[in-house]
Formats: sequence, structure tokens, C-alpha cells
Amino acid sequence: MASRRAPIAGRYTAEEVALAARNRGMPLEALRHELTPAGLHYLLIHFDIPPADASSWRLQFKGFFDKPFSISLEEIRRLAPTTLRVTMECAGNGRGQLSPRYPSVPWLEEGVSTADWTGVPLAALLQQGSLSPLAKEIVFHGADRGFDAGVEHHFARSLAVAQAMRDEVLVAYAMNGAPLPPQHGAPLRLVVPRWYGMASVKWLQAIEAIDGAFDGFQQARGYHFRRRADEKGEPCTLMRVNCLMVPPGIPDFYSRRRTVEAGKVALAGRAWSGSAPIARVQWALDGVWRDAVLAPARDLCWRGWSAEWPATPGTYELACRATDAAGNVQPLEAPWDLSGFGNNGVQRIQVTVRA
Ligand SMILES: Nc1nc2c(c(=O)[nH]1)N[C@H]1C(S)=C(S)[C@@H](COP(=O)(O)O)O[C@H]1N2
Ligand SMILES: [Mo]
Repeated sequence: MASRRAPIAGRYTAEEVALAARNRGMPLEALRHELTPAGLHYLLIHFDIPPADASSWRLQFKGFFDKPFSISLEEIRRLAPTTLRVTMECAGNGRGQLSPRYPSVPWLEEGVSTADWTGVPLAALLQQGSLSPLAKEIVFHGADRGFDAGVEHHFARSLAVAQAMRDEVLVAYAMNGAPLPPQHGAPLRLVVPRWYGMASVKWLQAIEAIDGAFDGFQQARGYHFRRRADEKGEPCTLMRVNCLMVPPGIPDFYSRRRTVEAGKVALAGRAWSGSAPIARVQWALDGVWRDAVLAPARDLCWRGWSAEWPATPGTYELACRATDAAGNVQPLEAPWDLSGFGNNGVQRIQVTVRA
């Protein structure tokens, strides 16, 4: 079995820069929108965007179904639609802040966005094929193909049947009211709310019911929390509690350091958790924490927060931290993970206040 890439400390490599340019993040100022404009939604594309002809695309249902079938995009569009506003975050978000770090997309904190996804509940399609009682997992096969760690494969992920049957899991054909753009999975993708983004398979071409555990690369090898290279680890599933702040004031082009004017500075941001609703957001000035004001609670979508900072001239560090209703709270420092998964350490922003 091909081995993992060796960890890196220090400057980013040419490969990481190339991956970062292909897989761009959401500019943090877009946190001002609850619904991320489609062109600002972050992107994670492992291989190439596959060629896809919407008029001839068929989604196959195969394996442990009593009535295997295939369905065209047009037929799916004739079924009763559902639209959900969903916050999606890459499991690797924050990886680029760790040291040493795993050679992959070096997200700092921008691998998260929110979209309105329109499609049909997966459960309705599974019922149409009469899912066999022997089925244990549902595998979602993407059309994109390539190599990782020497293993050639289509991007594919699975869910346990009970997870796949949840009402909120969609087979989506539209994003923010328009047909899916190529980079977000046109013509069809899965959307699995509350889970890290890898579960939401793009360019969805086949749905396979199996009677065991899926052993595909992205399921069995990728997307596991590991402390050591020789352990199997725990699968990445629900998004950990996290929050971000709209960077205040104006940036320096190169360093991104912020400058704000003295006086009342409005701070704002958004918080999310896959496990439970957001219960609290705090913000800190040089490590002194206080409560932020929460906007109304949301379900599958991030929750807004705001605070007012009476800023006096000087240099400061701002931070923000969320807690969910299950009692999960963001750690002050990034949690260690060999692949840089699940980094929900608090965001810190350096600010200069001028008179
Ligand atoms: N077929 C396919 N689906 C995929 C991926 C991929 O590379 N291929 N990347 C996954 C990962 S890791 C993430 S974080 C989300 C990103 O979705 P977005 O690019 O629409 O934001 O798509 C997921 N679905
Ligand atoms: Mo991801």
C-alpha cells in the first residue's frame, strides 16, 4: 500500500500553492452574507472537473435494490423540489495553520460557505428503487477520477442507510436558484447537511447499495482523524463547532493585517456546528473574553453574531469562539491531527487602531 506524504514544516511548497489556486477559499469579507454568492463559495476538487452533459446525464441506482433503475436530470427536476440553506465546511479547513502540516490544500480558515441547494430528498429516490433490507451502506460515486497515494479511483463516499434516509440529505441540481455550476458538481450532487464537505459527492453518477462497509479510498483511507500514521483513526463525520469574524477595517495588501479607526467598531461573524445548535459566541480582545449578541437561531446554516468594540489607539489581537448546545466549545489552540482535519481552533486577527 502506498504510504502517506511526509509532513512539511516551514514555507508552502509549489504543489500546495497550485492546489490552493485550484481550490480557492471564500474571501472572509463574504461572511457578511448569510447566503454566500455562488461565485464566492469555497471549492474543493480532488482531481479534474469531469466533462458532463446535462441532457444525457443519468443517475444509476444499482446493487441491493429490488428495482434497480436509472433516472435523467429532467426526470429528477419533475419531482417535488426541496431547497435547504446549508453551511458546508471542508474537513481540512485550518490545515495550513498547523506545523508540521499535511501536504494537501493548505486552507487557513476560508474553506467554509453557505448555499441554497435545491433538489429532491435522497430517501424518495432510494424508495423508488425499493432498497433491499440487506443494504447496509449507500455508496455515492462521482464521475471524477485520478490517483491519490498511488491508488487510482473515482471520488466516492458512503453513508450508513439510516444516515442516507434522513430527510435533509438531498440529490441537488441547483445552487442559489441556478443550475449547479461545473465546479460545484454539475449536473447533480449529493448534499449532506451537518457533515464535513467530503460527504457531499459532486458529479454524482451512480448510487450503489451494498451489504457491507465501503472500502473505497476516500472512505476507508482518506478523511480519518489520526494522531499517528500507523493507526486507522476515527472517520470524519459531523462538522465541529466553529466560528469566524468578518475581518474589521481595511487590510494591508500583502500581510492582511487590519487597520481600524478609533471609536465604536462593529464586529460581526458567523458560527456553526454539525452536532447541535449554536448556543453562545464570545469574542476576545487580547485574550479577555466577552459575550457576543446572537442573531436568531438557524438549523442547517450558520448563525450570525455581532459585538461592539469601543476601540482605542494601539495594536491588539481579536478572537472569537463558539459553543454549541451539546456543550462543545472551540479549543484555544488548533487540535493536533496528522492530516490537519477538524481544526476548529479559535480565529485570531491582528489589528492596529489609529486615532
Ligand atoms: N466527486 C467529488 N465530490 C466531492 C469532492 C471531489 O473532489 N469530487 N470534494 C469533496 C470535498 S472534500 C468537499 S469539502 C466538498 C466541496 O464542495 P464545493 O467545492 O461545492 O464547495 O465537495 C466534496 N465532494
Ligand atoms: Mo473537503
